[in-house]
Amino acid sequence: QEGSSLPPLDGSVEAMRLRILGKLIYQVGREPRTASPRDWFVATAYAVRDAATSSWFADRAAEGEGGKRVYYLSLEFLIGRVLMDTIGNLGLTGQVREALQQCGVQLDEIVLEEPDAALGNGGLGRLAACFMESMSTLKIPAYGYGIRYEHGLFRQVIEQGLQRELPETWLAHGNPWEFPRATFYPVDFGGSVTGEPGHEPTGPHVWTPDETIHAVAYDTPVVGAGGQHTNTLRLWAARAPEPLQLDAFNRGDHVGALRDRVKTEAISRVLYPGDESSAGQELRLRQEYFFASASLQDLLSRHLVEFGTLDTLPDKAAIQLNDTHPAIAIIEMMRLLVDVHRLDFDRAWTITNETFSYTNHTLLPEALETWPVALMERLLPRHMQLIYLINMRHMQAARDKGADHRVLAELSLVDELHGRRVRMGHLSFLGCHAINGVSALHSDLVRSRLFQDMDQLYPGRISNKTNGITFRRWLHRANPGLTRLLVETLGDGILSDPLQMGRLADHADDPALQAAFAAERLACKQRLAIVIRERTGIVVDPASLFDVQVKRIHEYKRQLLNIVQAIAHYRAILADPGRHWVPRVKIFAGKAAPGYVRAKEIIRLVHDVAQMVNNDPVVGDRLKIVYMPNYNVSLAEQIVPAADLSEQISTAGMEASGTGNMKLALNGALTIGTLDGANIEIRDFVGAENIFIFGLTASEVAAQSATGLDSHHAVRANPVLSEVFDMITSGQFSPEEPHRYRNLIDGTQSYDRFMLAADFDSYAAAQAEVDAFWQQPARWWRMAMLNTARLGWFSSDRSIREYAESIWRVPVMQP
Ligand code: DL6
Repeated sequence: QEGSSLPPLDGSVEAMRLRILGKLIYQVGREPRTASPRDWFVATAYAVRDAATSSWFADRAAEGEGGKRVYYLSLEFLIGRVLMDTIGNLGLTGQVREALQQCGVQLDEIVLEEPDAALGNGGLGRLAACFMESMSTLKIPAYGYGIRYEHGLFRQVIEQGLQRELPETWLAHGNPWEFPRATFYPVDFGGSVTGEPGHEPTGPHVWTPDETIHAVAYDTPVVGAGGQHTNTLRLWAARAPEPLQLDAFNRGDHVGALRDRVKTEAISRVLYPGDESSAGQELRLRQEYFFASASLQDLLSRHLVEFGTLDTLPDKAAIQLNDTHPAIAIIEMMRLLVDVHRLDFDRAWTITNETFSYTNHTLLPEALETWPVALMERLLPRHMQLIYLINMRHMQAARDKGADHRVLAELSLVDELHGRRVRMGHLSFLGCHAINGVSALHSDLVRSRLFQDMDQLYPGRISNKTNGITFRRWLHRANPGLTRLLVETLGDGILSDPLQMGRLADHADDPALQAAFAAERLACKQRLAIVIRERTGIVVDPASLFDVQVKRIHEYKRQLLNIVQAIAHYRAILADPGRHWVPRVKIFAGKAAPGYVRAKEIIRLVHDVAQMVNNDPVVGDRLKIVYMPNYNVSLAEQIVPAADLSEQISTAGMEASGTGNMKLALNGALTIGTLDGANIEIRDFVGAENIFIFGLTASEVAAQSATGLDSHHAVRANPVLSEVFDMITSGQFSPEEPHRYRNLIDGTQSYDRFMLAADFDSYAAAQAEVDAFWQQPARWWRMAMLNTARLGWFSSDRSIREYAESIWRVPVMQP
């Protein structure tokens, strides 16, 4: 039987072909004759996973030789599809393509059978995925720890402009990339705590929980570029210790018999359960503790097996907290060190602090995590005790340094003003030796606004680590045509050293290269136009300027500013249809949090405006508005290479970094943006003349906010804006329900926290400048090429190198 003997994968097409056939027949259980595209995908994934496994084993063996490991703790890993990344990094794309072809199967078709692993909401989760890939590429021994959500980020369907959320089912047909392990750890909740007789308050205590859940490990290999190093993403699933209560079942209570199991396993059921209800909040805290505890038990037991003592932990392990979601791990570490491993409290605190570091990803007050003390006391009684102890010492240290009442209240781990809540950001600051923001501006604001008092008490902990993206996914694989052109022009050194793309600047005025660059863009736009038609029914002209805003829908990201300006533009076209208008396709995509009413209203407004504009015969191809449903990593991979203009228009001071801004500029889109997050560094690299900057700066936003947020007056003083608002509020876009957007627009005027009115005119002026530049192709394509040329610094390899050198202190190899 062909394929049954599995000859070694020696890099040849024949060995790959036999391996795929073997997997198809003996693992998937299908004959080639009857296999579906999905069967072929699964068989290919298994064959490729085999190839990844050899380097994985070699790395596990090498790690046993005592190097330092990074543990990246993140509640989100927004991975997307895995197949192309893995075969690309293994250098097997050609072999796999050819092997499949010999079986009469097209790689490009079966790729579409892989569901996106959407274990994250947006930038934070995608950053974690890029970082995992870069750590493997730089041969940094690392584990990513997270949750194996059965249902990742919801599937967005749009019905009459309304977002509806449906469960996402990436595991419905199994996951060929993962290895389920027998490894599990007990994770406890609730119950009571008693001190050991004769012990100090800082000594070991006994926690008698009233609930225990098992955390079961699933491992996925993460292959680095060149396939030389492979790390592990270990995701935890919750399992009830007993599958059912057999006595209840036998009594005929078939549902009741499963009740405990359902409650227990809810922990890993859904990414980001709605937290409007207190049950939702509790589930979220349970998720955070569940994965933090399992991950720490796992890494401590690995360390003890290898080194025999926990004293060396900071020399051998660096634990990075991706935002505050895993912050309870700091206290769990203290509990494990003091209660289980019986270390002295002060020694335990030193070890914890030297091992942990924390990345902040937001300044928005509503996104800063705090947990009600009462909930913590009920769910994690021992942890709350430890928090009080740590806080007492922290307060004493502050008093010793002369902190007054006001400062003590600011510094305390417990916020007493809003119903007694534990501040997870403060806990993270206190428990970590290094804290970083994710762009230069953001890190400055972390220091000066968010943690001003903490920074004074513990100076020197905060640094900046500007985000990055993996070019292998976001340029080489998402845009193979442009990559080929870059390699032909600059040599294949750019594939491993993105700074070498800088030499493209020498060719930015070459008309032939400009034409080739533009042709690659056009090809991507033609492909995207087909996807747009398939998914929305809207026909767009690929020769138009593709203007793209793709990201989560949020007021601070200001999709509202974009659509309001689009309406103003529409009115201008109607007023003067004979003018030479630059044809534009405005593309929106993104999901709103299920409970975020205003964000959902913005989605609906975009649809209502699109309905009118796209069907207005006077407008024709001069303006089209498209909302692409169900934005995810795979859709981003199609949109990013096809964008001419990248909308990065957040209110200054509110977008921590952005990473979509980097992906789009890398692929040669020009940015229209505010001086916010990493836009500032993008401007510094590409040159102010190659980006369209507008709007208030972060300090101007702060100053204006201090004078009040009512913008009625500003709107009335602005004829264009007031006419657009009148159009919306009088129901011109929603005649069947004229007041549909009253709240949205009234609210924006009476509480213009996001500075829509203040930035409107400069945004419109920047858009007019975009049109003017588009009409000068030589200038436009020069700017586009300079963007690609100068984005090399924004590689996640660079970010990871910075973390490795100054926070984790682990050696790094060149890719
Ligand atoms: O750092 C990754 C990403 C940034 O690029 C975005 O600017 C930022 O909004 C996002 N932050 C979050 C915060 N969530 N919480 N908590 O997603 O992080």
